[in-house]
Amino acid sequence: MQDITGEPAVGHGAADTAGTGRLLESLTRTGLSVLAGSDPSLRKLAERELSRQRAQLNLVAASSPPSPDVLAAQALGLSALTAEGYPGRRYHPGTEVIDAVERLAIERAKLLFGADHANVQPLSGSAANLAVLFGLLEPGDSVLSMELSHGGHLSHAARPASTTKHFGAAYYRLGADGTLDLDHVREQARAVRPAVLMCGGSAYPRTIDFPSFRAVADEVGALLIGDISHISGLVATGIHPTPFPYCDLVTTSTYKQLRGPHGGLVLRGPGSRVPGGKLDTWVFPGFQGTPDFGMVAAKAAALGNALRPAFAVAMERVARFAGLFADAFTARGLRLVTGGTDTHMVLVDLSDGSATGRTVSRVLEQIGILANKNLIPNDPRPASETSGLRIGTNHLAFMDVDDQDVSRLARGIADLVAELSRGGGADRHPGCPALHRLEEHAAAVVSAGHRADFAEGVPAP
Ligand code: DSN
Repeated sequence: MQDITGEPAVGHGAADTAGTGRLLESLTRTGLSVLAGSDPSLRKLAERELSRQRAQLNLVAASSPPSPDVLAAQALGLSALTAEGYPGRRYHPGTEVIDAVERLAIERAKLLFGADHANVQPLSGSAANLAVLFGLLEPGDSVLSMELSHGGHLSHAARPASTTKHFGAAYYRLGADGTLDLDHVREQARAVRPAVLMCGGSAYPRTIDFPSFRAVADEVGALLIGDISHISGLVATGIHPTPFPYCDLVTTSTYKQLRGPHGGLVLRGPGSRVPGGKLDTWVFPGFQGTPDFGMVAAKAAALGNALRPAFAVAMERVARFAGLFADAFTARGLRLVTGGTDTHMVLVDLSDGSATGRTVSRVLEQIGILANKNLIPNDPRPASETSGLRIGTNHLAFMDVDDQDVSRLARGIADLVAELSRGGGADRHPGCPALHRLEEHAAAVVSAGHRADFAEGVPAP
């Protein structure tokens, strides 16, 4: 298969010519040595941050490890071009090559998601959502989306977002069991008559039922937007059902699960009621000016990686590992919002115990594990404390670890959470043996992630 440059659509992957770890190391060395001469203060900070990243185990569900080609694409200086507009229709000169880069990213995005139109310019997932909302909605129109504290996202016209100054915004909440209640969504839609219905969120661990959302949207005459930022890798590999042809537009950030740069995409699928050309005008000139072409190139790299079979294997690991976390927590008698997971994340419900999400997250960070505090539906605690802990497996899937390693890690974290919830003093006695064992195990998992020769971190199927 060839892509539009005449080259094979995707290469063999960095790991076939050299270990990913070695490539990352050489990129890092080069970057740091450039800074060493010119900006020692920044070099020192960059070095400290890279050491922190290497020393800590990242279980933040909204994050994935960038691959060397994504980092290289960002570092090459392609961002040095100012060029508004779209390939073949720019407002600045010197764009012949950059046009091809953008077309490459567009073609890969279309191929990966089965879309018939892709806009690769949004500077973030939030920018993608805002461009679409400001494009679609007229003043006075309303949008209906998932309540922020029930797992929605700020950029879905959540209460604190500026969008609510311009549009009506209403929200649906999760049912008593923590899952989406489509009857309630329908009731809200009938009451609000939104011009746009949004589905997808940032702390919802279950499958999004796109066909049912479309049925609700059709009943009230709304357009349907699906934000797949958290599950874009699972969607791309068929592990989560596709939003097409149900959603009129689909948005995603590129760093959460696609291993890409910070940035966003807007995708249009077959049967969409939104013309692709119109969508492009909502991004530029409607919402933002010149794109960041280093970011666009890095998106092309990430999308190319996601088209490789190794990525599908990794996404299977993402979902399987999340299931292992769910098993470990429920076996320990801890509650999960929705009772489990279909995706890359579990959301632990700490509302019954004495430890807050903030406490647990802080104790985990002290032993090198990053997992964020998160509101749960009907959370009795404020957002600064929360009763939830969100754990994601995107990073683990690219490390040289197996099911046993992950289960052991999950059991260790579950034991700690249980102890903290009971009011045990692990947070006040950092030398306690359970904490120490977990710290050692997390460090071993982290060092597996940095072995020089792991092949994209994914063992052969
Ligand atoms: N939406 C935030 C999250 O899910 O953590 C990050 O962008």
